Amino acid sequence: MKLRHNPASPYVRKVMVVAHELGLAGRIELLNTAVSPVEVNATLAAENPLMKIPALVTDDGQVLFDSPVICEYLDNLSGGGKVFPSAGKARWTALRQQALGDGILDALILCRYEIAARPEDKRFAGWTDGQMKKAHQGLAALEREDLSGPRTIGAITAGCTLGYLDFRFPNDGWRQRHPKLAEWYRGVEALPSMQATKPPAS
Ligand code: GSF
Repeated sequence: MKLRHNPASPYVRKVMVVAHELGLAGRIELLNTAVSPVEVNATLAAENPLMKIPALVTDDGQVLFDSPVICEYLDNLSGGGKVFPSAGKARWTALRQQALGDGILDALILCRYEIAARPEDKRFAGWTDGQMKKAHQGLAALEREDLSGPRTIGAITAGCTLGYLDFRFPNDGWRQRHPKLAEWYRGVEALPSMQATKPPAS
C-alpha cells in the first residue's frame, strides 16, 4: 500500500497511529506529498480529485480517502472490529468521537491557513476567531467524552487532535481549561504509536 503522506498532517497521523496499533505500518510505503489549498498538485489530483492528504493506494490499485475511510479500511484488513467497534452503542460513540476530533481539526486547519498561508494584508481576524471558537467548543465537548477503555478510532482521533494543537498552537492553553483531557493525554502521548508518529519540530 502507498500512502500520500506528510508528517505534519494530523489526518495522516491518525492513519499512521491506526496502522501502528494494528501492526500494519510496515506494509505502508510513505510518499511524501506537499499540499496547498491554493495550488494544483497534478500527481495527487490523479489519485484524489480533492487534492488532499491522506490518500491511500491499496495493493489492488484502489485509491481511498479521506482519513475515516482509510482508517476503517485498515481495520478491515486486520480482521475488523479492532479500532472500529462493529455495532451498537460502542460503534456510534467511536464514530461520534472521531467526527468531533476531525471537526476540531478542520477548524484548526482553517485557522492555520488563514495565519500561515494568506498574505498579511488579506487576513480576516473574524474568520480566525470564529473557527477558533468552534475548536474550543469542540474541545469542551471532547472533555465530556469517555475516552477510556479499549482504544477506538474516537480515542485515536482525539489524541491526534490534541497533538496537533500542541504542534501548531502551543500557546492555546487547552490543558488549563480541560484538566481531565490533559490527564488522559499524558498517558496517550507516551504510547509507542504516538511516539512513532510525532510531527516534526516546527
Ligand atoms: C481532511 C484532509 C485535509 O484537510 C481527512 O482526511 O480526514 N477530511 C480530510 N488534509 C490537509 C492536509 S493537513 O493539513 O492535514 C490537506 O490536504 N489540505 C490541502 C487542501 O487543499 O486543503
